[in-house]
Amino acid sequence: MTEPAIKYRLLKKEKHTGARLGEIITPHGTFPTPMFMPVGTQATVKSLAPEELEEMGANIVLSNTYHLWLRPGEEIVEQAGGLHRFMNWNKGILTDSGGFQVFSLAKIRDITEKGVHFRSHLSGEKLFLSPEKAIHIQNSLGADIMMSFDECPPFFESYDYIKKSVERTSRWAERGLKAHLNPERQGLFGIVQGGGHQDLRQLSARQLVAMDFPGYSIGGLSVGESKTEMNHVLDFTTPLLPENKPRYLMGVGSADALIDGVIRGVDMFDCVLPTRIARNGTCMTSHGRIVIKNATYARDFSPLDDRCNCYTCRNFTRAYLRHLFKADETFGLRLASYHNLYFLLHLMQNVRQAIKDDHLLEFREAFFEEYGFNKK
Ligand code: PRF
Ligand code: ZN
Repeated sequence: MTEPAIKYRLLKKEKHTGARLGEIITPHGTFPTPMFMPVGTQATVKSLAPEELEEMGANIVLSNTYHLWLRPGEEIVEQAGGLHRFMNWNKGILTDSGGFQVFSLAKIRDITEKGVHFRSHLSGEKLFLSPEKAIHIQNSLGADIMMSFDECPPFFESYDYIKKSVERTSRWAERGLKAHLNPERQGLFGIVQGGGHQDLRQLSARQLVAMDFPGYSIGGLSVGESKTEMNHVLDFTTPLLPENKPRYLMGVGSADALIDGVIRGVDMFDCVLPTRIARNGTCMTSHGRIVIKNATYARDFSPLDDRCNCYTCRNFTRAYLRHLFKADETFGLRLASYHNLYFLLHLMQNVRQAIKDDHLLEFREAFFEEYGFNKK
């Protein structure tokens, strides 16, 4: 047996919650968890240079099999020497399998046991993606962490459908594991599905845990259900997963959901939210979100967030940012993207400190109070 590419070291459990302090060990470095991973769908975190991501403390970025397969094509990325070289990012990369993106972006789809038939959202061309193909594309891209090909059904699908889907997702996971060519260079995670049903999450987790993946993702959440429902599902799902493997909650990136996920034992998160809202001028601050185009900020010469030490907040004012957005200057969305990502990375740093101090619940209370969540 060769060494697996991805390992997890549990360093400490918080005294009063399910939170864990740990490290994820990858071929491109060892990184502290809980962590947030910026999203670079098209082999770029929109508008930011790798140097800037590194400077703000990002350790792993997420990219997408579906998008890179369609454009430029995984063989071009492979020829470039893999995704790390192609995008000049020498720390961790995680690729999603394409399953979720096919379901959310592509047109006309036919889901069969073999895989999914659909039309490209770019060219309209007929395509087919299977568990094996999703793994082989990810092998060509060469990310440190890859995802199994799964189905993410709508949260409120029928029980019977979700049960069939969970069972198929397990068979797809098994096929992916068999197709995976280099487990010593790339770690493949299994994805737990099961909607809002405890017994289906149990079934999914039990089948995937038996396959002994180096890490487990929790899929099928943040797809339209309430925060209360998501937290409830996490309450019964994370205890089903092995303690010595990392847990990754897919597609979650609001500040409150990160804290509530960590409390329930989640180690990794990703989301387009911080960069997406930044591009339309919404900025996360320690006092809540602000829409920088608003007239209130026209003569506001204070930084975006008085508690933030990022490049944007150290050098520019709200009035200047508002001006850039009003004038459609691209520098504005770069500055806002930098700040929002820094904000979440810094939040996770504070969360890790609170776990060390066994003060996570007090930290949550203070953060929610200041952010304005308690008022709603
Ligand atoms: N599966 C995969 N990717 C995902 C999800 C999922 O369920 C989600 C759900 N929020 C985001 N990204 N493969
Ligand atoms: Zn800032």
